[in-house]
Amino acid sequence: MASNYLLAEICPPDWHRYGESCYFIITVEMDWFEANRTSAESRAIIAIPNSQSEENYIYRELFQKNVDQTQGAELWIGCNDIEEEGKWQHCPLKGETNGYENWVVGEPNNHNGADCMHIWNDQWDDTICYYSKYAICERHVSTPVSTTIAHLVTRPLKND
Ligand SMILES: [Ca+2]
Ligand SMILES: [Ca+2]
Repeated sequence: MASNYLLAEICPPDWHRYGESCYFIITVEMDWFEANRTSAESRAIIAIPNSQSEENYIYRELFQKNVDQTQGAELWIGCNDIEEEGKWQHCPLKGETNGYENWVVGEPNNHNGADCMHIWNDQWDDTICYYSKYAICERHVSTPVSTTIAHLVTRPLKND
């Protein structure tokens, strides 16, 4: 493939590599939408675990060891059913190829209109998107260098 940009085969400073992904820990709590926007500004998404091993890395290795060791510590995940109730987007759900699912028994329950997913106690739950929680950004290791933003920059919402 002809390319006019270089591919980064390593993760930028302050990012952590696992498999084919780079991860960045957002060390302040924010609502799901702001975490989503913050990730997007680094050409990333809110991290989504596609396997138990990746989930263990994201939640235990990166989040709990570096940010919050308390039991039941809560971490945003990129899955959501904001657009259509019950239709979870960007989740590696069972029934799909290479599906993976790790809901708490009885979840998701859409309690009070819960549309965003978080991990607590090593399992998934749907909760209110406007709550403040930590998040981790994820992007593929070969994200083009030319568009790399090595450090997260928070910008105000554009109203256009
Ligand atoms: Ca919901
Ligand atoms: Ca729930």
